[in-house]
Amino acid sequence: ATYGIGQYEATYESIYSHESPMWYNDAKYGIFIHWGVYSVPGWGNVGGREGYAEWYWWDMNQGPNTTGQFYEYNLATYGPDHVYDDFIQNFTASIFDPKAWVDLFADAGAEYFVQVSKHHDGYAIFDLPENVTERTSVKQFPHRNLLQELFDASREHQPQLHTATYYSLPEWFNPAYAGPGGNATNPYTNATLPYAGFVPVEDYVQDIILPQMQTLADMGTEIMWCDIGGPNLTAEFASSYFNNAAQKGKQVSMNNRCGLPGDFDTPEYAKYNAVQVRKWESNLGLDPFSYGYNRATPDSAYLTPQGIVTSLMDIISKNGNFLLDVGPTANGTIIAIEQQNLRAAGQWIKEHAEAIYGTRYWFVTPEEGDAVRFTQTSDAFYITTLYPPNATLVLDSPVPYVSGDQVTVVGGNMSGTVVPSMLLSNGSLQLTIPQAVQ
Ligand code: FUL
Repeated sequence: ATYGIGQYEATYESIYSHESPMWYNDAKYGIFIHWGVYSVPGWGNVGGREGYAEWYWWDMNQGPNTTGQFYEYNLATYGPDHVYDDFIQNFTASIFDPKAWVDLFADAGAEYFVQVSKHHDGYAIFDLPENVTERTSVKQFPHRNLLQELFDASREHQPQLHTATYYSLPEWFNPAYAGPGGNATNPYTNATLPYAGFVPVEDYVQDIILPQMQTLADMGTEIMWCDIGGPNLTAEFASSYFNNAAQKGKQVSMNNRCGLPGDFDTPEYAKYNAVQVRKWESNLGLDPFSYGYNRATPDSAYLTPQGIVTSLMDIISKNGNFLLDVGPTANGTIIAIEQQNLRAAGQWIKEHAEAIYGTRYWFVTPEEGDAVRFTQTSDAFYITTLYPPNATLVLDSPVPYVSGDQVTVVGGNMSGTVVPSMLLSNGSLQLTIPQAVQ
């Protein structure tokens, strides 16, 4: 087989030599979107028992008295005869406004988004050839290519806003999928049938995964953000993906869940405590523990604007990107509290843009508790305080400061104001913070 003309071959070593693109390293902040049939029940319990709402199919089929009590919730809410695929007809997207979504992402200060194109339930929100699957939003309800609509709308914000897709390699309940987590391990398998849009194939990887990933590549996805790994032909896919992009003068990327190490690691609802030399990206939801919309979550539990910006500055100071998830509802609404918090954080992010976009990490992460984080460019070194600082701020961490360097405020109405600075005899940097920014 040929995989396009270019530098990359379908081998582990060749794909491993690829690195995360410059645009990605510069962008820092992306919006993750979990939107699919699971958004119809849109439920994941609450508090300590909260589970991922986008796992509704899996969890409701685990039977009584299992984690999160999805089985009981489903029975009580929808009755005994209601199977997961009955939700498809209520995935209406009736007020989905892709332009409003991408405007929101731009207002939030995000420079890319990662739309879930197909989750573990196997329902794809883009068009696929009939011999691959008919379990798509085009062949099934609401008969629209939702991903294409979002990609089209995002053109208005290009080149700042990059377009990417999450893609689950397994479809756990697809009879053709025989890998880890597949049907055979689920005692309630029969409850999950029928599997709307199932098309028999000979080889799950060759006949489903590969053409689906190829379709996403052809649609112009700039990150193949895979999930779960398992049986795959990722080296074959990636060589053609990377080579074709290079021929068009574009840079694309792949995460570490396609079955290969990929360009960056993806800790989930977690982040690292110190600088990682290998590129990484922390992903988590505005919801405290669900990516998909969870109607049980009270507004007060969502990540606040302050939580967003402190997470962002913490992560990027350690060579990470921040991928923050929204869970739209079945009709295509991004709920008010998510919009508000994203926009409020966006205001701060834009005011402090020079300390964020295009920066690189400094090799030291201050001790946890030292509420400052560092970023730098070739021209400047940035100190971000995670909380309003006291009148005197003493930095014990090594910073590239020599006597006579000028320190100024970035952002807000004090922007540009000089901050008196001096080295103490032990080498620590002391800053005298103007009252208006304390
Ligand atoms: C996980 C999935 O199982 C979750 O539902 C979510 O999509 C997360 C980003 O990746 O592996």
